[in-house]
Amino acid sequence: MARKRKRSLLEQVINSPAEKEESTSPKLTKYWLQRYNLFSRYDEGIEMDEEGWYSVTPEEIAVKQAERCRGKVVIDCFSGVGGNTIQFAKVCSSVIAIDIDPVKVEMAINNALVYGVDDRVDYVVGDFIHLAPSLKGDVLFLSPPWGGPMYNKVETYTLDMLQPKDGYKLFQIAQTITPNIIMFLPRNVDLAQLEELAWLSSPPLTLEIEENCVGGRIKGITAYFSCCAV
Ligand code: MGP
Ligand code: SAH
Repeated sequence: MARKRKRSLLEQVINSPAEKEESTSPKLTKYWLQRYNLFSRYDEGIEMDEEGWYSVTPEEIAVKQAERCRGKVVIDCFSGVGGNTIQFAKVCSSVIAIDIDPVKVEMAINNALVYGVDDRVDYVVGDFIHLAPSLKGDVLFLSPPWGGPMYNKVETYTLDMLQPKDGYKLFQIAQTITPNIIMFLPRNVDLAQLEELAWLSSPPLTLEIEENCVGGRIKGITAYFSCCAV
């Protein structure tokens, strides 16, 4: 009897979506092991794809970033599977979430449902670069692709390595919408280049740099430009 019960529990584990993800993609295991840091409600039906696993902002960091935007209209320009969007939806007056990949947007909608905030977000499948001239908001949040999980193989990550356009271009486009810009960037990013972005703006912007850690390990850098800086 005891043996039978043990076996069925094992089957349950093997057949769970999380375990399937781990077994199909060994290179994602390190992210799967951190799944509750990424989404505390992971077990309630969160959906991820490969890029989602290695790109999603850990929940603790997303909560902090969202808190800085409380009550504002936020545009999440590269929303992915929704790690940031969910937290913005909890505290912001409204959220526009844009991603070029329709599969990511489907997952983001599902994940917002898990957190009970799906009705507080306007989702757009599209290219942020093309949509920019039609966007209006108080704060622009940029967490673009960093070029994959190998981003940290260089000592210093320079802004020209960002995608789908280099960081200078992305910042320039963002500034046509609002001076209140938040960027989530690699932990090895060139801080002098960020300062340059702030000082070379007309008028110069204030800049606050935040190191974002989870469990004592640095995961990324958040740059708050303009009136988002305290
Ligand atoms: P990581 O360095 O790949 O993981 O990403 P980790 O666990 O710190 O690995 P370690 O072995 O170096 O300790 C750290 C965090 O950066 C991820 O949790 C994501 O939030 C973020 N991140 C990573 N990438 C590759 C991207 C990206 O391309 N875009 C965005 N917006 N965030 C990313
Ligand atoms: N902050 C997100 C992760 C973003 S990862 C989270 O917490 O879940 C970067 C995302 O940018 C990817 O989902 C990718 O599909 C999207 N992307 C890439 N190019 C884009 C573009 N031109 N316009 C909008 N989204 C884009």
